[in-house]
Amino acid sequence: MFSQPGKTKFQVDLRQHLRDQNISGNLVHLICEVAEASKYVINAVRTGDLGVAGTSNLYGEEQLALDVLSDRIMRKRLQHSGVVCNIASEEMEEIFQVTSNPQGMFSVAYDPLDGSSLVDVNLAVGTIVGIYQGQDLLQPGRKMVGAMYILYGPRVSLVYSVGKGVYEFTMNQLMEYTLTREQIQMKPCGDIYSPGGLRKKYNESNERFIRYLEEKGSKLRYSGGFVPDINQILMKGKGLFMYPALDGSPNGKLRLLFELNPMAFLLEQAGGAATNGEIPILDIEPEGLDQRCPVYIGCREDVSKAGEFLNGTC
Ligand code: FDP
Repeated sequence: MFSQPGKTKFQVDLRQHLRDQNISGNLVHLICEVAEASKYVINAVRTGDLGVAGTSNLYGEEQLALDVLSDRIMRKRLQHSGVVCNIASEEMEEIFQVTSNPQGMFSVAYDPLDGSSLVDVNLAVGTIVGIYQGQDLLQPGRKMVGAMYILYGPRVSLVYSVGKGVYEFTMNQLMEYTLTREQIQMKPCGDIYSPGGLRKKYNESNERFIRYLEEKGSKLRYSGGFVPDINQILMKGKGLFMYPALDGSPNGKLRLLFELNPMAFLLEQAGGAATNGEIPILDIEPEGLDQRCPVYIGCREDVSKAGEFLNGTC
């Protein structure tokens, strides 16, 4: 429903749009708090220190000052939102408990600055967020009540779903998010592919799948940032992103809770698919915060074709 008198549909601001979605006031508030936090993150990305922080995250990766700052911005905002009980971040070792009373509250898993190795070369990066009702963060992604990402590119855009389709908002000159696309839909198959990881470490099935994509005329489109790469596929409505198991890294690179679940939720909501090559990403039972898994995400038919190459039926 659209209810902002005197405004066209595409001048609608995020809060009003969310109020019209028939979701709880607490969820509206939470999404708006993330949107507010993103304004400080983009400011940090545009003007902040590009150096290292001198610390490492739970994966042993060196943290940038910007990783640490973005994490603090997000955490503080969520902590003081009044609607969040547990917080997990790719940059924190443990779950941060805000309150032990989960009544009417949400838990949030986020990656504050995904693609931070691209910051020093001034390419697009993003924030990824998954939202769960109550206090349990170690649940299959299908239990999420909402997912979103913010893309810090030449423009800043926010893409979200609360299970009622996928919407894109873009930041205007007043730093407000206004609606730019609604009910985003993926085509059944596409002609863009984004292959993560070192190709010489692919196994034979993944190598054959890549050759199949190339032979069918797919174009390589890979920025090295998960958020812009997924955003391209979602906004064009076509394509496939993969980060497969690699020789020496059987679980690939990307993280189930902080990266894959939110993106899988959004892509499924848009009529696409996301699997680990066997089962939907959203059906995986997480065993730990730091779980990684291989991923094939994008158009339904392309994702299912990947599965056929992996299980040997193709
Ligand atoms: P980064 O290491 O720069 O933070 O998961 C993180 C990520 O970037 C994703 O954004 C990106 O898709 C992937 O890693 C890129 O990895 P490769 O360089 O191995 O392809």
